[in-house]
Amino acid sequence: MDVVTMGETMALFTPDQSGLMRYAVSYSRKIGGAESNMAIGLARLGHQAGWISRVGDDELGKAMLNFIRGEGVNVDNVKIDTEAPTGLYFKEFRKAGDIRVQYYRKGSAASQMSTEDVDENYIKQASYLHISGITPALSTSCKEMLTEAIDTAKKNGVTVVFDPNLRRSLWSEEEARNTLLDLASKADIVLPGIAEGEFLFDTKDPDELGRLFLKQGAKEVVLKAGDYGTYYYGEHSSHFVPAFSVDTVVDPVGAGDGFAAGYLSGLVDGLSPEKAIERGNAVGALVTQAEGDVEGLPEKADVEQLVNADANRDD
Ligand code: KDG
Repeated sequence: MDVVTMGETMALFTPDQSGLMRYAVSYSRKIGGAESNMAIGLARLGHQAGWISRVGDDELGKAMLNFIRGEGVNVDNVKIDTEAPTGLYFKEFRKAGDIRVQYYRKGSAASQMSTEDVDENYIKQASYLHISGITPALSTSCKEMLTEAIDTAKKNGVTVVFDPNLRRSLWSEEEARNTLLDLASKADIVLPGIAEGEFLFDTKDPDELGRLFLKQGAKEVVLKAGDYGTYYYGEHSSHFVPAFSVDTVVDPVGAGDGFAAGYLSGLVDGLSPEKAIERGNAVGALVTQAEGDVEGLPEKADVEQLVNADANRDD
């Protein structure tokens, strides 16, 4: 296994009409969850990814499990919870570029995850453990699970990769800040966006953020600046890798997970941090071109096509 990840996936309802959700009458049912989006991204790029989670013993849970398994992600460590339902989330397209989300996930099956879901034998076969800051916001038992998973990874020489994925609606600012800072200090690689860095350290300056995350304990900081590009700060070097320009953004949700998949794919393939970031930038850009959190995740040939087209572009 190249990468193991853990977290909640929800049934995603996307309205067939734009405008306020109260007027939406028909929806397309898809799926979305930061960690499984990333795992599906890795599988599309030809890697072996495993996803640890819980789904409800209901039709939506079974549909999600079938979908993720069908994408080639290992779901051996996904439990079916007979007492709690699969979580839901709705998108609302208010106007071009203004997408809002509404969760119905309190008490969901995935929020019941606990240290019982940490299987040392499963985690230790991976090179990387990917976690996100959404999971500790779901419940105390989920937060405990992440701590145990990190300890298990470290004990077994598995590199811990942390994407803060700040979701303000899930918890208080204070709890979010303390918990995300704690997780960032324990991770080997952190993947924050500039806004998340600002939330944690009260500065938008990339170099300052890079320095602060490194000082806190990370060995590598990959700082995402959206359609501008991505900064890299290691213990001995730093770089900036510009973003790819794409046509109109159709749906930006999931672009960060696509970036993580592309970046980890590069690391698994032994690329330099700069080249891995270039792959991450390409995957993130392609995700924004399709509606849905996972529908735009590319295969390797699509990534290569974008990278080569950009290299041959006349500016
Ligand atoms: O990064 C995309 C995720 O935000 C989306 O898939 C849903 O996991 C999700 C969440 O908690 O917001």
